[in-house]
Order: sequence, then C-alpha cells, then structure tokens
Amino acid sequence: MSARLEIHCVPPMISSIDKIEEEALQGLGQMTDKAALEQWRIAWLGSKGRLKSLMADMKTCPPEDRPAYGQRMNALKKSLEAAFKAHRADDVAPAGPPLDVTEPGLPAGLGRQHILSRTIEEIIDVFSRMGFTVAEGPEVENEWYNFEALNMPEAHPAREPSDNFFLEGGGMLRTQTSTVQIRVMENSPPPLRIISPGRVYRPDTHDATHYSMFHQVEGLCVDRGVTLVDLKATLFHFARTFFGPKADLRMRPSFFPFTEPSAEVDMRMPVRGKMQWVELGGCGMVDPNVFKAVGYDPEEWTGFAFGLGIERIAMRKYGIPDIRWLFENDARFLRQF
Ligand code: FA5
Repeated sequence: MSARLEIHCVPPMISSIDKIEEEALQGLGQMTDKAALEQWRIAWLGSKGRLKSLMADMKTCPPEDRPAYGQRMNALKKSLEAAFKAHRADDVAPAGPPLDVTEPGLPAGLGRQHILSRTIEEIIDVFSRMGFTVAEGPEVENEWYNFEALNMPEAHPAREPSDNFFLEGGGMLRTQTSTVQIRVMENSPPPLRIISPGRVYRPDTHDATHYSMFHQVEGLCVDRGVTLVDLKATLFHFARTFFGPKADLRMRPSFFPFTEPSAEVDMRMPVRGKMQWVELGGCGMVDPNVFKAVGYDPEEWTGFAFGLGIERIAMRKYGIPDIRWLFENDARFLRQF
C-alpha cells in the first residue's frame, strides 16, 4: 500500500511521514523546560505548525490515495499529542524557582488547652489550697458505685433505663462523680478530703445548659465534727476565690439519697441576656447509710459532699451563654480563651 502511495503521491509520501514523526519526537525529548516545550508545541501542533501544513498537503495527493494519507495524518496527530502530554507531565521542570528543600516549612498552628480543661485546673488549684487532694474514678461503672452504695436501692426512680446509659453485657456510664466518694472511702480510712473532677453521662436533651456528656467535680470531706457550716463555708469560699468576692450564691433545701440534709447551690448568672439563678450543683451532709456501705462508723465520722457542674462554672466565669458551644469544636470560638 505504501509503495503504491509513494508512486502516486507528491511528497511528503507516507513513508517519509515516519521520518517526520521520528524527528518530532526526538525534538520533544530535548525540551527540558516549560518555555522550550511550548515552542515545540507551537512548531508542531500549533495552528500554523508542521502538522497543519502536512495535512494541507493532502490536496496534492490523487483522490484514491487521500484516505490512506488522511489516516496516517490522524495517527501522527494522536502520537504527537500523546507524547507532548506525557512529556509535559513527567519530564519538564515546573516553572518558577527550583524547589528549596532546606526552606523551613509553614509553622503548624499551635493548639491550646480547651477552656474546660483550664477550668478544671483552676478548680483544682482553689480546692488544693483548702487541703483537698484529687482522686479519680472510672467512667464505666457498675450499679453498686453509681446507685447502691449511694443509698439508691433497686427500685429507685433514678435507676430507670431511660435516665441512664446502660451497657450491653453489664455496667453503665456513670451519671455522677459521686461514685468516686464510695471508691475513695472503700480504700482509705478517715479522715479525708478529696475532690474528683471527671466526665459523666446522662441521656438529657441538649439545650443551652444541658448536654448528654458533661463534667462534674465531686467533693468529699470526712472528719470528726464536720457540720453544714463547714460545707457552706467551703463552697462559698471556693466561689468567691474562683469568681471574685462579689460572686452571688445561694443554697436551697433539696434531696439526694446520699446526703442528709441536702441542698442545691445556685449562682446568679446571665442566661440569654438576663440574670438568672442557675444551679451549679448539689451538696449535703453524708448520709449515715453511705458510711455504713463503706464500713465507716457513722457514730464517729461526719462529712459533707458536693457535686458541681463544671460546664456551668466555666460558662459563668467566661461568659459563655450556651453549653453546646463547648463541644462543637469550632476553633474560632475555642481560641478566644
Ligand atoms: C448530682 O449529680 C449529685 N451527684 C450531686 C451531689 C454530690 C449531691 C454530692 C450531694 C452530694 P445533680 O443531678 O443535680 O446532682 O447534678 C449536679 C450538677 O451537674 C447540676 O447542678 C448541674 O450543674 C450539672 N448538670 C446536671 N445535668 C447536666 C447536664 N445535662 N448538662 C450539664 N450539666 C449538668
């Protein structure tokens, strides 16, 4: 076929196109920067380039040779375009200055402590100056520590499945840090004075002051002759050291199965622009049944306990109107503190 074309066709003949292709590809191989590559593209593939003029030569072929010539031209075009593309992607150095591998990288954004972690440290700081040490307990608990030993027998309404995260195969996520009171008293003889900050879990609906995972700080003081005055003085001293001497607090009678008498501690704080009493936590004098559960003699030992919501404390101190903001992980909010 090509022999026949060589006879009829005016140059370039099909056989010479192989040479032309070779020449083009060799030239491409020598282009080592972007500008040279572009020149090659214009010379070969551009609107006034060699390929175009070779195509125009088709006119000079006798009509019966034109299909074969056209096919060869198409193959040439495809081959040059593909080679150009591959060469541009692989071999040619990018435009601009060469890569300086010794240049220092961009600094990674420095993180910072979450405002709740800082609040916990600040709370520990105040209570440790009052002689409290920090105790820890597990977040996955059993019902003895979360209820039973805290004077909440089987039928107690707080043990309803709808109010707790019970785990398949037994156990539960603790709903309060009061569990640590029991763990500490089981393991150490009185007198003692501990606080225990940590996470707790409740299936509560999320709103501006409630979340399903939040933090509490438990306090427990056991000694001879401890009274409600010691409890009130401790809590008020904490609040006024932590928030400032004008911190506005109140205690109102309440009920907890593990303290008798019991009270709620409220603090005045702005909620959606209005000053309101917001409950910080519960407290009271340790119930004799709790002492019995851990083997302390309730005739000899007295004590107070409290459990405060740490989010509520952070919200008051740092003017955060919505608890949900603490857990959304929006860096624009968190980096303010
Ligand atoms: C208790 O959990 C008792 N264990 C406190 C206690 C300890 C009483 C020792 C007596 C002696 P209460 O359920 O009220 O109590 O919760 C204590 C505090 O946790 C609340 O006052 C509030 O500040 C915070 N809190 C409770 N539920 C939520 C929630 N869903 N989201 C955020 N904070 C909460």
